[in-house]
Amino acid sequence: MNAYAARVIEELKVKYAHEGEFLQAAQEILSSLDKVLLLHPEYEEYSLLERLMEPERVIIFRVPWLDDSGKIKVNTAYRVQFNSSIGPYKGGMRFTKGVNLSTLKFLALEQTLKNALTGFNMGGGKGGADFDPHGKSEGEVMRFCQSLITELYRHIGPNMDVPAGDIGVGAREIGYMFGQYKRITGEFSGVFTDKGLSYGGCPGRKEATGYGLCYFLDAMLKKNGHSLEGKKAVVSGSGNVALYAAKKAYELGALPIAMSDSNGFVVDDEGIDIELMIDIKEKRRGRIKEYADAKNVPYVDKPSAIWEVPCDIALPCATQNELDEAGAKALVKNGVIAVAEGANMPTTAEAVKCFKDNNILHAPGKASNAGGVSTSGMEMGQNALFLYYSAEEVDNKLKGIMENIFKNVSNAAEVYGDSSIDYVSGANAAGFLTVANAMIMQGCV
Ligand code: NDP
Ligand code: 2IT
Repeated sequence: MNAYAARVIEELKVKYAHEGEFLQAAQEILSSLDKVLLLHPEYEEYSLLERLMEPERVIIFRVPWLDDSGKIKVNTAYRVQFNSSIGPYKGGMRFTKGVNLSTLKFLALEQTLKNALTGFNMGGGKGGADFDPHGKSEGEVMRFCQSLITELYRHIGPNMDVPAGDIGVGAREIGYMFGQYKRITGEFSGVFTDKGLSYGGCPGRKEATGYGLCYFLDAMLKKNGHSLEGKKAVVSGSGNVALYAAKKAYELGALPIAMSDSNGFVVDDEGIDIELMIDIKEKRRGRIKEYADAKNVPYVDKPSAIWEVPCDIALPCATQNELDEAGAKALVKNGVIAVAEGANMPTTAEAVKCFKDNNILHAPGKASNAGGVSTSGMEMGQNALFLYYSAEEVDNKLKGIMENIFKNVSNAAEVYGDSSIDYVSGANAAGFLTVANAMIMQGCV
């Protein structure tokens, strides 16, 4: 690793020794920048890496709320405003067990480079709380969201910080948070994206991350002499990203045969019945086992074993570090051609190395899942201009954006990567250069 980057990662390891996920993301990014830093020795004079790796601001606060029995519950919430050099902070809110500062710092760092790849003027941010919506009533979810916004409202705004959805935060939670923000501030503005279509949402935003992932994958396969036609795909997760990745994979000719949730996975050799899966997991908030029961297909109560299902294409779309070295080795052994990340950092460092060593096409999440935030960029534009886009316009633009991101990442891989398919380094270098140049132009801030 470049000496400057090595010094910075060593300092981060000492200072944030307990933040494993943040250090993992930082290490991957810094180790991708050897050629960039060789060409730009001036970055060290500007202390650019030290500044980039430190969030501009972190807000941590308590969220007290009343459960249905009248008892006061308390959660911890965060908003990490990581980098605003190219636009207002932008990134999702995550509600799930175990959310902590390390998770949200890694996500906000990834988001900073991802947003730079989209071409929109969006900085990087992420937030969330250690609140698990599973098993909570509608009233409990609403009271939690309202209490969270009663503090967070003063730190966000359409030109300041624009949250959206992520794990555990979908249309329902965005609606409650937007409603409370509007009530407190008296302003109807584009302060959130992922909003409902009747109050400023963008048609196609719900589908955009999964669809965008497949557009990126399709471009990557074509560039390397393959196509999606007839390919068997394994998709982890069955949430917002996974469901629409599976749906678009079908439309582009592939056959998704397995999906998971946090309890287990199902295999359906005839192809997952995606409308049934959407009905169970999105509309009814059910469990994936209900799919296995309804279709009489195998169910395995170990989600991480999904990577042992033989396939041509793997789409990790659930959560960070869900695909480890054992999973990567199983995929390689079974002849996988491509791995495209719908989730953020779903692949451990050892698994990334395994794919690289075996010349597997590997699309890193900060590039391949950028379709969601790109469509959020369209939603912000729509709200600012009081415009309306049709679903068709959005999908066409999304496809163009994803193809363009692939082209830029692929070009950057040629220049800065270890090989022409080193898309991990390509994405890191391309995103970093955009942010770095903006930071230098804006002086010591
Ligand atoms: P959702 O909450 O809609 O879905 C998450 C899914 O992952 C659920 O099906 C959940 O299961 C499952 N899951 C969670 N942990 C595991 C696990 N260990 N093994 C298997 N499945 C698991 O979240 P999203 O679909 O929005 O987000 C998924 C990923 O995509 C995250 O990494 C997120 O950061 C990323 N992402 C999201 C974007 C968006 O626009 N929403 C944009 C770009 C990236 P269960 O049903 O049991 O909870
Ligand atoms: O990880 C992500 O890119 C998201 N959760 C979407 C962020 C957004 O602001 O649309």
